[in-house]
Amino acid sequence: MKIELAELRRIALPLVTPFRTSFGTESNRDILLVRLRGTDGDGWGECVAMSEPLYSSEYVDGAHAVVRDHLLPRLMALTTDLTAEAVGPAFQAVKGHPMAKSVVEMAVLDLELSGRGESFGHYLGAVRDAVPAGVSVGIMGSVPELLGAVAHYLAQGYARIKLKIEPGWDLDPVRAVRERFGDEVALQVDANAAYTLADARHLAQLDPFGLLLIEQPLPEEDVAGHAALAAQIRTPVCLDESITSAAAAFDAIQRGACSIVNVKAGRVGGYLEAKRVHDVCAALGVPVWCGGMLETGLGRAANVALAALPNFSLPGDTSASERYWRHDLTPPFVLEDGCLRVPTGPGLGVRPDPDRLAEVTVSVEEIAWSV
Ligand code: SMG
Ligand code: MG
Repeated sequence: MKIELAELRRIALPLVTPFRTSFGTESNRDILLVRLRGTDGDGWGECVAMSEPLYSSEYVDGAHAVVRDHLLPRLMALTTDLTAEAVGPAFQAVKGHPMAKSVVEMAVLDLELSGRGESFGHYLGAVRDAVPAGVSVGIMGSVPELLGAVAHYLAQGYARIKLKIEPGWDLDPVRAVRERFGDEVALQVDANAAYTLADARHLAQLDPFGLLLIEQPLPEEDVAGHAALAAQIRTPVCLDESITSAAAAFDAIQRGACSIVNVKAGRVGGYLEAKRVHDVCAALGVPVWCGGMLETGLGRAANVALAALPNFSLPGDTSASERYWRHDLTPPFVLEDGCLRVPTGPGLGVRPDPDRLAEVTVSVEEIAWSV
């Protein structure tokens, strides 16, 4: 596999509706795409870093600089064959920056797999051809507004609802959704680290609502706090931000900090590490599900392939394209009986539409591949 050029492309995509979480509101995604132009094809990667370092310490301008100045040069310096397997070790000396590492690995993997006609799903070990889709519902201005949004998603056939919560927007919205839509709805909540252990008794008031899980109630670093909280509430604790690697997953599970894990490739440095998180959790009997970072069809294709692995036993934040975008970059992912189909074509199995890509492109930086 010979690479001629790396392209760092920034695109601007407006969300169909602003998405509010406990840490902020996303209305327009500023996304870094990495395209590796090889002698006989392209590899695409999508970076999940947001504009500001609010979900985690990474942000898109920072990731862009890290990819350009610290990661691509390490790949160019490799004397062995450039494969996705070689990417992690090549980046090992660079501390942190998993989202920057992940986008590069994704592009290499897409290029490698496209070259031999293998799909992401086949490579990762997918055992399903479609995956159940959940939807993450942001914090809203009022409970009636929230109920309208949930009604809309349930009518579309989503397999589970996740409500974003924060202090002041937790018990009432959950109670209202249960009262209106019943106990059968698969329902979970995500706090994005908005609480402290002092809120344990308050969070225990969610117990009667039969939630699937509460995601990341406490700060990223507070594994001990999550273990203490898990002992005080009946709702299963799921970790997102805290799970930065397969080793972190092992540690958190052994310490009793979580009984379910959210897997995001960008958060753990790539799809290969994401698979290792899946494997560690499977070995410990802990179910996982696939998180989302408001991806375009490129990132979604990879996520849906990952979500088809055997231990992904809960619906993911892998919603249909129209939940995010009026026009996706790729042919849209659509809900079919509450599921998204796993792409089967070579590599990601999807390509950006050239016209759409041109429309949304803000800047392109080309880096010649010097070996
Ligand atoms: O892609 O549907 C999606 C978003 C899912 O809630 C979601 N993601 O903490 O899990 C999470 C958040 C992080 C991104 S919020 C901008
Ligand atoms: Mg989360």
